[in-house]
Amino acid sequence: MSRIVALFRKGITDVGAALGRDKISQSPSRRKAAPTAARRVLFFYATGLLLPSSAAVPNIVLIVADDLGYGDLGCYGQKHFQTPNIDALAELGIRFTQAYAGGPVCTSSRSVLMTGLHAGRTPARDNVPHYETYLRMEDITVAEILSSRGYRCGGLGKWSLGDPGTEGDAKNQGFDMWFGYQNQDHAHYYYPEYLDDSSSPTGKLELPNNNRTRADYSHDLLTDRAMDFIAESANRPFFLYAAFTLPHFSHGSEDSDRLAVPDWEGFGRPNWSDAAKKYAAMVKRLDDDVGRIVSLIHRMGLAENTLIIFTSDNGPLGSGPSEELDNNGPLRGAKRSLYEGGIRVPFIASWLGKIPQGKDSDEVIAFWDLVPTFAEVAGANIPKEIDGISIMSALKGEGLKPERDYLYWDYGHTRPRYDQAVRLGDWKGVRLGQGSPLELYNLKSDIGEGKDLAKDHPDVVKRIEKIMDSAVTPSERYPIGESYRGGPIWQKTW
Ligand SMILES: [Ca+2]
Ligand SMILES: [Ca+2]
Repeated sequence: MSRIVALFRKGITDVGAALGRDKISQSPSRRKAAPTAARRVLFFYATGLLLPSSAAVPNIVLIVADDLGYGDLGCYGQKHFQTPNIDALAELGIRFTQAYAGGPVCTSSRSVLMTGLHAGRTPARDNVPHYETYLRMEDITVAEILSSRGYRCGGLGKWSLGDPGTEGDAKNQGFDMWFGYQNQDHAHYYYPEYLDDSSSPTGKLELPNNNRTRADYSHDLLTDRAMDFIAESANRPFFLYAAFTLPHFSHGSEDSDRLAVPDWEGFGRPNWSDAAKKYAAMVKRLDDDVGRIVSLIHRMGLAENTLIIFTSDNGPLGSGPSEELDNNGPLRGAKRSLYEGGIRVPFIASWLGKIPQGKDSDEVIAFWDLVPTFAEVAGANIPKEIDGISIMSALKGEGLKPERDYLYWDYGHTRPRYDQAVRLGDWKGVRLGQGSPLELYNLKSDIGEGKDLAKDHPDVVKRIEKIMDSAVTPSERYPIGESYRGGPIWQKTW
């Protein structure tokens, strides 16, 4: 048994510190005790009163950070701060260097993730218009597929695909439970007045103390609920979609530099800006909590029956602390951009005994591959009308089978400029605005997309332009060329 597995099994709350790797970060203060259900179930495991289910159907835990950049993790080259728990997860599994989000912002990326359809075909294609960013009943989500196989499906954090009571409500889209923020704009508040809680008769967990003081930091509540959900699901296959909101910026009314986090003073190095300290404190908090969740899975004896994936929904903000801390690593661009910095994301998978340990993969994978992959894991039929392919062979450290034709992204359907990008082998085409000339980069030799080779390869340019023209299914909800001028439909009431 590796040292890391031993530490996770012991329930060490900070694997990085135990390994002597966490030298510059202060540990943020927080409640040390596991939440109620997790504590109770761990007691039963410790006393031998409960044994892990030997059912062959594997569990799936998908942890998605919000706006965490390709350069934000130690195992992806981050030098300013450390992420020892997530790095330890990578050592227990496989680290992908060419994994892509569904889009450069929350809603499109999450819609792609849920439906297996790329951005040119997925139902919710942008963060605006706010009222059209909802899934409809007929849209098929990965949670619905897993539910049909008897999975208990729990979601928490930022949903973005439908407010409570709408067709897109997570409860109407295959989830047995959602805790957190169903509305995209609500998720910008880290000390909210309430969180959506489908297990409450009112649909809400009220947080009245946040009116007066910073009492309840939402991320901590989300983690506690994640722990409880896993503990309560021990005897039934489960799918946990932990869509954490860190390290996305918070609303300006909570914190002037939009990085509300409970502890940050004395964090990082003295010459850092306050914003950089706060950002690193957010990532530290996220890293600690990934460690707590992974540790719980190991302590319950579920690590050999649970596929754990950690990734991010799009690139980093790209300004402020993002520049100071080099959040996108060697990549060009950031969130909202279709250059690699907006869409290439960290992606780590671990499954003890099923996935090789400590391996890197340069297989090209994307968010729309997760529907068919999870369907395969659960023994469900893979839907035919989707764009993704199962990445099970890549998760096992082999090549992707079958090979895919191309990858497609776009952004700005209802904004002043509509951008498109296609990856074809090592080629990447980017078009910034309809009618603009295509830029062409060779990602193998030019990961930073610095040298436009379009003039030297007109044949490749033509092929990519053809894909850009044919990959999109027009949507009345997202008329290209018309700018949305409305505001958010969710409003703060306190
Ligand atoms: Ca995001
Ligand atoms: Ca549905």
